[in-house]
Amino acid sequence: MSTNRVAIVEKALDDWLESAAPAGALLGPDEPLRPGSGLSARSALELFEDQVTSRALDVAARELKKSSRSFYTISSAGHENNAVLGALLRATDPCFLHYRSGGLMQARSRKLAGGTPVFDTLLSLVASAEDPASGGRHKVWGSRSLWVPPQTSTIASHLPKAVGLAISLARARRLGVEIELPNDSIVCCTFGDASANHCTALAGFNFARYATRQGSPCPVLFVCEDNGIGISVPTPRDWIRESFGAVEHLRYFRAAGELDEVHDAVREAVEWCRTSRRPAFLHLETTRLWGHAGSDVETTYHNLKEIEALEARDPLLRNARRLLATGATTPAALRSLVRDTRERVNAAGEEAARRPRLVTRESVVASLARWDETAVRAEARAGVEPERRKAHFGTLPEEQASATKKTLAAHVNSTLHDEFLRRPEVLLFGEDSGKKGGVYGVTADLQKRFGVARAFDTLLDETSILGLAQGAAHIGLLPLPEIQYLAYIHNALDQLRGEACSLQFFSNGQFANPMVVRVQGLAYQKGFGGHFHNDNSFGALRDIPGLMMAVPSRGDDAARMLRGAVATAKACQRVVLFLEPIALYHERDLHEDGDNQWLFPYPPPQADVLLPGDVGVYHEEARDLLIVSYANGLRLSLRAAKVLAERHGIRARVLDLRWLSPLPFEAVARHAAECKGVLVADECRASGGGIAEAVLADLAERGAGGKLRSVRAADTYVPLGSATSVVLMQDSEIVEAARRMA
Ligand SMILES: Cc1ncc(C[n+]2csc(CCOP(=O)(O)OP(=O)(O)O)c2C)c(N)n1
Ligand SMILES: [Mg+2]
Repeated sequence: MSTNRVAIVEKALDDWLESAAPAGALLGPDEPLRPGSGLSARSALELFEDQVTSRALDVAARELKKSSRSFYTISSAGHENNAVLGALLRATDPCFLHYRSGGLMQARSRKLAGGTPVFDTLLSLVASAEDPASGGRHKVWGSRSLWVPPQTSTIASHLPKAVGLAISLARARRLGVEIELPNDSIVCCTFGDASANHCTALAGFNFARYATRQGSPCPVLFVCEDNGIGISVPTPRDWIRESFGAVEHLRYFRAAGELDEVHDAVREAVEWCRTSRRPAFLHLETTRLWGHAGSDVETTYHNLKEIEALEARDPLLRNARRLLATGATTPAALRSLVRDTRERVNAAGEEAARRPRLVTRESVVASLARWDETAVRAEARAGVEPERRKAHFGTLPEEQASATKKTLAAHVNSTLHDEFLRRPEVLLFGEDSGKKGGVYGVTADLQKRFGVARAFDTLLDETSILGLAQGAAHIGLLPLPEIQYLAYIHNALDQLRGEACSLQFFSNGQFANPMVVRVQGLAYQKGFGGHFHNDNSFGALRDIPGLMMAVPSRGDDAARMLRGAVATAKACQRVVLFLEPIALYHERDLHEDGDNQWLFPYPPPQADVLLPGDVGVYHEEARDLLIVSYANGLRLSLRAAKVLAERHGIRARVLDLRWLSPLPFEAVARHAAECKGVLVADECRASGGGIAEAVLADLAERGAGGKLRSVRAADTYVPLGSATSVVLMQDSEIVEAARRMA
């Protein structure tokens, strides 16, 4: 069997056009392809040109790959009827696209004059630094001016954020936050038939339906490009229609058949979604040509007859037939259109392959983690008029009689109120975060004081919560999503790792989803046990490129760090994770019951913020030992330092890292240089967080710090009841380790 199916499919179209007879009569450019259809001859021809262009790009990708000049061969071939969506959506309807939506991109590009969609696609295929979508970092469909945020290869991961954006359109308007999209925009996301089974896709559908059921406008158009297969695994016949054909709060449309029929069905779906402001599921029939990608040997799972049957369904062939049969154009005109398009694309491919690539490490990472400390500090000083604070708080939190006796939970709560006051674009949401004010009362009264549009409960799904945050952030809101427990962020980790934190990287900084994800976590909760409420492992978060991570240990720090986190999200458009140690929320004491030494005054909003590198230092005069710690471990280290000084004559300086990503290596090294040894008190599961490893490795490489040791929690899940104390790091262990070092 000939394996060059590309040439065979190309030839089939050429041969057919060569022998095709013209229609008896030609249509005028504005006449519909069939009576009653909304597709004019002119528009049909434009669509066909976009489809041929998309196909020629697929061929060029494979040709350039042969000489190692392009790096991506997943085609849109067979899916080109998605161009109809490109024509019928507006350039201001955000689109989150499947990798086979090439026809859609070509047609959408007509919406803006002066675009160069062919060359742009080729620059992306050859990974040129001039690629306007990703700056040469990945082959993506993306365009800032066309509102197409680039998507990752993780199938279905873009659905929750598409829903999040759709829901946020009306919310932004309600809050008076200005956005660049018109009021009646809709959000489109495309995906494959196999992807429709993914839990992330199902989360997206469910989230849209749930929002609709609750009465929230959710104008999202889900488009399933159904080619009947996922790589080599066939989707059961009719599975998509059976699964989505009759689902409440998700209106089903099917687009199949001739180009004009597809057009009219797509138009109906788009208009229904736009006018009803409700979610629609558009089932677009496609076929897949040439296997999953260039590297896929289709013959391992399809025989020749099956491959030929797929090729016989080539939409280009079918649309060409339709255009000629209806008299929309002539065979000669189509022949030259096909020939000219191929020549144009091939020439552009040769040129693109000569354009520069990314050649330095700095240029690759440039868009990953924007950091401008001056801008962040300036942003943090954005004041709120004292009268507004007075009106809101009555007595200001820093002036209340109990001002010096506030817990970490109270500080976070006051800080949230202050951030809501000074930033109208701030939203807070999560499971139980609204009316109840959170499981631990940290978000109390935000809903009551600022309204349900700004502080609200979500459905019980972390993927949807983070999807909502991303969608809201795409249009200029500043979300503070809450994850109820650290253990449960792992359910939705891809939304942070694969999606939110990668957006600036893959869009060359053109799109961003700034947010502060508040996560309640870590161990040591008294009387409330078990692993899932005391998870002390966050290595999966520290692993995320570009994610900033803060962990406060005391209330006043928490206020200044949370402000720093919000200002960072705002000024640098970053994703910041704010991990709140639950066991310290209501802790009042440091050394003895009733000493109230873990209560601190509320720093007013004009106080300096704490950013990465701003470490906390206790007993700075001490030089026998440096104990490096964070969160619960900081409090335990201070208790240990007291015992060491009083009973063992060892004077320990204690350093609070405060920010765990990036780690403050310089500050640690500075203090380590002044002490005889360094002990890292790391409450995280021994091999789970990497704090002790990272700090000690850095000191070892610098040859700094004298003796280096660590105390860590056991490498295990956290058990229930009194057994927790045998696995979690205790202050007695810190004392013991310090004594051994001395
Ligand atoms: C979450 C995830 N799992 C697995 C893959 C590997 N993968 C890439 S495409 C694909 C099949 C997708 O099929 P379908 O959704 O039908 O899209 P099609 O390629 O047919 O257009 C798989 C399994 C992936 N990209 N993402
Ligand atoms: Mg498929």
